[in-house]
Amino acid sequence: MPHLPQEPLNREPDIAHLTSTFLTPTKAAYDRNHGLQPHLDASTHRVRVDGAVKTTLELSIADLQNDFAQHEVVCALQCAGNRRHTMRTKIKEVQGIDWSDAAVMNCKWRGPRLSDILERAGITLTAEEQETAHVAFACYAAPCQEDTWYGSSTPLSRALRRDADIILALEMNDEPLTVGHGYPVRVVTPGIAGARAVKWLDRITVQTRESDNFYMQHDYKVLPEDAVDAESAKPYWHTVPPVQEMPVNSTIVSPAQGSTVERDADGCMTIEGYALPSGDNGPVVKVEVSADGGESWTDAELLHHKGEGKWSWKLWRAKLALPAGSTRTIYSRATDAAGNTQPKQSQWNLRGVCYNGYGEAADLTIK
Ligand SMILES: Nc1nc2c(c(=O)[nH]1)N[C@H]1C(S)=C(S)[C@@H](COP(=O)(O)O)O[C@H]1N2
Ligand SMILES: [Mo]
Repeated sequence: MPHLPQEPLNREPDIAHLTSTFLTPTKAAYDRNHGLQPHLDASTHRVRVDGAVKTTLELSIADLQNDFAQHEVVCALQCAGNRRHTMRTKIKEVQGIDWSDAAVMNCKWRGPRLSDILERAGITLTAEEQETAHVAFACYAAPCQEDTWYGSSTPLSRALRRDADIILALEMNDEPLTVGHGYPVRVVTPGIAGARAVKWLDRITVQTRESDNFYMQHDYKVLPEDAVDAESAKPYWHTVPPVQEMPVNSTIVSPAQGSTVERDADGCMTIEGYALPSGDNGPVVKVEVSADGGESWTDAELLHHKGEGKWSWKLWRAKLALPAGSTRTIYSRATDAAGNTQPKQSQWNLRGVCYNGYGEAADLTIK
């Protein structure tokens, strides 16, 4: 008998391994679970579509596969807590799993579009109501640490947009989903925080308000800086919106922080990393690196890969000519198609989410 985990599985791959391929192999993808993973039977599983709809639907996996056009999307899917370690070490301690820079995956997903399913069900809300309505996603199959179920929601206006590419994924990297990543069906929300990408999906509800699940209302929010503990955070949970779109970002994978780098014969060193666009403002159009604290910047080469698109990450490589020395720091900075660019540091917040300050490799010895 395999050992069954008693604790939720939360795991981040080695970053150099993660960025060695454009498409993240399923085995190399990070795992984030707020509870134990349910093992569901695909032959009996149903996704119920209800709420403010003309027709309530009970869709089997076969229905999702056969009754709707299948759509493929390659996108970055990241935990909103990705790079939390940088926030807590560079600015101030935060609460949450100590994610480094690898709580992100760039995979190929396939399944029906959410917009097609909502169209089949038919929305009953008025145009005005639709402006502020949400589509809630839920998994009631397994309890979580902070709630009896897992749920999230995303604005209906976005869910109805075909070009938002939100899908109910049945496949990840050309294979049925694995149990860990949501078998038999999960939501994939390109450009939106991973927390909204509900795994083991069993219910979709069109409603006039946000999901009231704990992870939507009391977690994954960028609280203001004066929320410094549970008590001072209390008044803000009701006023600060849940994280949806993720900010533009980049990180340096190589050289690793604190490492010793041998320059090439021409006196240059190579710097590599990944970059992510903000929300639906992809792709990343520029990555720059700086070895003088951000005074001057050198363009990195953006690498091209089959399957890339506005939602995917960009792997990049730069060459810098540098004198030998120690305690050197290199920064990276990405800009996306809408011109959003990374700040030197981003706002500290209690839960350590959405950190997108410059990518940084500090304490380098250059030989
Ligand atoms: N049902 C369910 N869905 C979930 C979660 C969860 O705990 N339960 N975690 C969410 C969070 S916070 C993230 S970041 C992503 C992680 O997806 P992964 O485990 O496939 O990496 O799934 C999301 N969907
Ligand atoms: Mo997450």
